[in-house]
Amino acid sequence: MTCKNGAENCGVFGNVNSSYVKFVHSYLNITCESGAVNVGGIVGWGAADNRDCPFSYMDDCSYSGTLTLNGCSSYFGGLCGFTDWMQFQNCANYGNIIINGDGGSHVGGIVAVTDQSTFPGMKHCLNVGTISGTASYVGALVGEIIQYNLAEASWNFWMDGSAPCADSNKETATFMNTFKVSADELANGYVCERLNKNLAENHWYQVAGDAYPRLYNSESEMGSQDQRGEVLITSASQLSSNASDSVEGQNIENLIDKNPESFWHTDWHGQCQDANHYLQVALNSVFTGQITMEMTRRKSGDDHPTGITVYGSTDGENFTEITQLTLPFEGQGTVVSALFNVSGVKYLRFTVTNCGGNNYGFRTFWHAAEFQLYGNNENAIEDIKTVSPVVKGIYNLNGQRVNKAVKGLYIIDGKKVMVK
Ligand SMILES: [Ca+2]
Repeated sequence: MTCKNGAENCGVFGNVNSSYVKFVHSYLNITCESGAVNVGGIVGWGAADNRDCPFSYMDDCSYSGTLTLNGCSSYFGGLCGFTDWMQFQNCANYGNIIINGDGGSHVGGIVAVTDQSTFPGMKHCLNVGTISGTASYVGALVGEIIQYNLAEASWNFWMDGSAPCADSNKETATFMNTFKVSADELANGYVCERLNKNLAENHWYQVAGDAYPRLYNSESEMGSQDQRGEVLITSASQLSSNASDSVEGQNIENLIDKNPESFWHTDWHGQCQDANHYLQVALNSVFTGQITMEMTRRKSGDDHPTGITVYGSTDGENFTEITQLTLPFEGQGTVVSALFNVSGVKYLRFTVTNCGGNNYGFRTFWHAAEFQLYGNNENAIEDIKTVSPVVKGIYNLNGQRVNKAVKGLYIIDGKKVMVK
């Protein structure tokens, strides 16, 4: 979705008033251009002015898309842009918010701003998505809380590094009952257990290997991350490199084992002559469409890729540049690249051109704990569109519908049938 100048109150729901928004999981990628106002991954503008229903509620909702702001000014949130009298409970932002240019006034992982009427509160919410770039009021949970007299707040968590703070009003930080947690605490179940604390039933779920809790109470309801697109790396045999380290690069399958502890490292023993260490992916089929790259960083201080040039090839021999990706480095965690378009490509090469870390700059070698690509293959969608719908009923060979097949050849429910 693209919101241009003049677009106001945009999301899955643009404008919500005295309403319940429940069980909505948005994977929308949203790009906002200058002049767009009040944009959220789920709700653009949430309020309540009906006396019989003095609050709006958002419960058990999540956002997993990418929200990109290009020179925007006001009110952008992972779940909700602007709100007045809306309460948030069991909500999660997993999506990344990228602020380009002059960053706008208010940006929040859950909600950008709670306006001058009373904010009725936030309970059991989580932000792990990264907000990168600058704006006047940036918060992992709320950009700015303006009034909060009635607010109820408990057990709200945000990942260290996902944003500069939980909410930009320092005086509300304690009141908001927010907790900054590490990637370790997210991965080891500590946060999941507390998100479920004092709830009548569990709303949050996590299995070993998950980097963070998810908003479902059983595995069958959990769905999959595949909704971000088709998982394009399904086997380690698709992965190769010019620079696997002789010691720590032997197990390239570590990149897709869903274990944040296991990693793959490019050559740091001086054996690779090529200064451009790449990871190559052989796609399962020729691909045309949009792709995003997701990388989970290893628990280590340095050599985390922040600049990657992507090359594509049809034959695995001749590569041409497709795009250059920039990834934030703000500690550990999972980072997602911007979407990029590829056309008729079978092989992709990810050449790391820059790294971030605590002590060193770019040293040619790099490492990652997990690496995955998600894609929306336009050809696959085309295939589905061209399948003819089955016409129910009984038709003769002239295409006329009949009540009953007597004798001869008929088309019954789309299949040719000989009736004897
Ligand atoms: Ca791994």
